[in-house]
Amino acid sequence: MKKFLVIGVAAALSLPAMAAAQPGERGMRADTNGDGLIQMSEVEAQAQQRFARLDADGNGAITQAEAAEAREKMKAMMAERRASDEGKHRGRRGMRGMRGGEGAMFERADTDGDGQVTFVEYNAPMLERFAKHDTDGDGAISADERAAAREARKAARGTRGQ
Ligand SMILES: [Ca+2]
Ligand SMILES: [Ca+2]
Ligand SMILES: [Ca+2]
Repeated sequence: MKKFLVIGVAAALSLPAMAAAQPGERGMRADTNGDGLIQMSEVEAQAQQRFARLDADGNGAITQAEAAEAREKMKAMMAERRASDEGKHRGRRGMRGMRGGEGAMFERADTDGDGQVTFVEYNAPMLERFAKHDTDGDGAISADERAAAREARKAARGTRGQ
């Protein structure tokens, strides 16, 4: 269980483009009121928290410097995790994902290209992901919808990994 919490923190420091590149439970573990459904408001609240962590000076936009700083922090965390046995497997996969996405990650999130990522830009991929999970479009992701997404992901991973 602890392992998953650590992964959650690392994912929290990543930019949305990266999160979108590897859609997963992490971003969707947002059922804060415990009703078994993940509401848009829950997802957004968590995104806001993550955004605030990235936005070091709190001016409502993530600059490239702030993103770089977050990346450094994440790298340190990855290294730490690699040092521990149980983090080995996932940690390596995380690094591989990062190598491909560095720099491009920020640019992809910065959709209007002004060199800063606002919350709207940050949140856009999450909304997209939410819509994708919420297959019946009722504004909440149920356990069934989550399971379906998990299955789809498993299938995708199976073909990719061979
Ligand atoms: Ca800022
Ligand atoms: Ca921007
Ligand atoms: Ca739904």
